Amino acid sequence: MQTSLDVRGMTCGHCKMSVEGALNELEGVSSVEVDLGTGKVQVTYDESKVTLEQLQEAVEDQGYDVA
Ligand code: 9UX
Repeated sequence: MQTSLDVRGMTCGHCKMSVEGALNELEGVSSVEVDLGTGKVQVTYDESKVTLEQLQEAVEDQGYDVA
């Protein structure tokens, strides 16, 4: 399963690392790609191990809004 999250408020490389790190820590996430220019975060995950809601929460816990 692949999804694209629309994340608000990421502007620098540390933001990118925080979001990537938080998502990669979740079991079932196999790939994360953050585009700082657009705020789009492409996540590939196993939906039997992790839900879309958990992905969104992980990003929000880092302090960013998910549209
Ligand atoms: Mo960089 Mo991101 O100083 O919230 S960590 S903008």
